[in-house]
Amino acid sequence: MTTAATSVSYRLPQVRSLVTPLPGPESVRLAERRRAAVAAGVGSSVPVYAMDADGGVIVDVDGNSLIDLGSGIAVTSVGASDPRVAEAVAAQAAHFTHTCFMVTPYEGYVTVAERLNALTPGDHAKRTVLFNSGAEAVENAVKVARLATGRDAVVAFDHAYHGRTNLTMALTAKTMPYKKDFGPFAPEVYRMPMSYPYRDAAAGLEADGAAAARRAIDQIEKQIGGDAVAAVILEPIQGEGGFIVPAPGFLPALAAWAKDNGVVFIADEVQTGFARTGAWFACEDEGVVPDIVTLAKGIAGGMPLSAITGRADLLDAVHPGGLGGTYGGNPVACAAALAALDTMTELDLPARARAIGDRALPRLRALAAELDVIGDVRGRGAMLAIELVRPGTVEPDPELTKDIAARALAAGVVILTCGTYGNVIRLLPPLVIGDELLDDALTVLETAIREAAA
Ligand code: PLZ
Repeated sequence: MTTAATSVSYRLPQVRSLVTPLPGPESVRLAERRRAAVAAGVGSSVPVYAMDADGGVIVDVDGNSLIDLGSGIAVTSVGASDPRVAEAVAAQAAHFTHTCFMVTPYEGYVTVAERLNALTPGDHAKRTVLFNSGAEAVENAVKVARLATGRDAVVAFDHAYHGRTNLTMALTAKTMPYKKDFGPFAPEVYRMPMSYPYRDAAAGLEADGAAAARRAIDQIEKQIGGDAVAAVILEPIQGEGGFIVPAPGFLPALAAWAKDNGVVFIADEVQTGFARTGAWFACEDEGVVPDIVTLAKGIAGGMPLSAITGRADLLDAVHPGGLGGTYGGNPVACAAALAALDTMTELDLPARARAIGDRALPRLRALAAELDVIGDVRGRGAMLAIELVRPGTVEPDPELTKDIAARALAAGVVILTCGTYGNVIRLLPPLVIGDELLDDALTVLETAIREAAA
């Protein structure tokens, strides 16, 4: 079978191979230096230090080759050292690393904007602004929505994650570790119930998308009033909150309500965007056309770049000089983005993401049928999740979840967890991972779950 990934030539052997227990001695030494130098508030999911990474593997400083099912949190979709990206970065850096687009502009920024305007959902006139991080994109989407509407209120949802800056902490739902003791938070942020089919059904609520949207819209209208809302911001599939896929109909109903009420509908596609869910953007699955999309992570093959792309009338409403930042749309990051977009297109990574889902989901579902600790299996494309519960209940089991991730790591597979209740295993492999490596990682995961559950 020819898959997109078979046409990838890898620099590093695509194998899982452990030469030391994890963490190995070099990682332990680095961890000691880190403790004395890096603030304790910065966490790391795994205690091994990276030396090299390519395709579906991360090689650590002790020479262990680990399978990467995290992509650095959905970033390295084209791999962590895509040759096209590496070459574009080097070539741009050899000319200029920075001039500041607000001082001496350059073509790469404009080309990225053109590409994003063409690629994002909807064929209306669009404009793009580039920034550095997902949080910065979200901040700026809200700035634009408030200015363009002359309104203050912003609606976010239960389980939402939008970042760690002050406004985006306010938009983010979960207190620990993101918000606790970091307040006071930005005002005029209102939180509404999300569509969470697994837990809605368990709570005896109508779980379909229309009913869930009605619950949210009723609350918006009672608590704020449609005419006071500047923006509704929503992840089409929630990321950090637990890979929650809203019931079909939820997104379109909210987008339609926003349109009827002059509210800017912001799709936060920072985690779902750029082929991850099997379409270029997750909103496309239900034909939803957001007014503004926030983009980051997968956009630039690992280089820090983010964007807002949206309706020209909204973005052009802002006075000249109202949007920007020293590094926004850095030329090296723009060169990386153009190269990453070429790789995504040439390898047809949306199709590859669907193939990954088709390969993994049946195995995860079969395991769920066998084990009563698996409450739910969900996701789309290469954004997949397993929600773990105490047997026979819907009570979250974060300890089991941690245990599974630790067992998988010990066997050489990097697996991330997420979720409001910390009880979700999430799979975010690089989209260029080969089938054999993916199969091996899934076998490791299955074993880890079986052993942890026993
Ligand atoms: N919006 C939907 O997923 C980042 C955060 C990890 P930044 N998610 C990973 C952590 O613990 O900090 C994210 C996201 C969505 C916004 C963001 C924020 O993107 O690039 O991390 O600022």
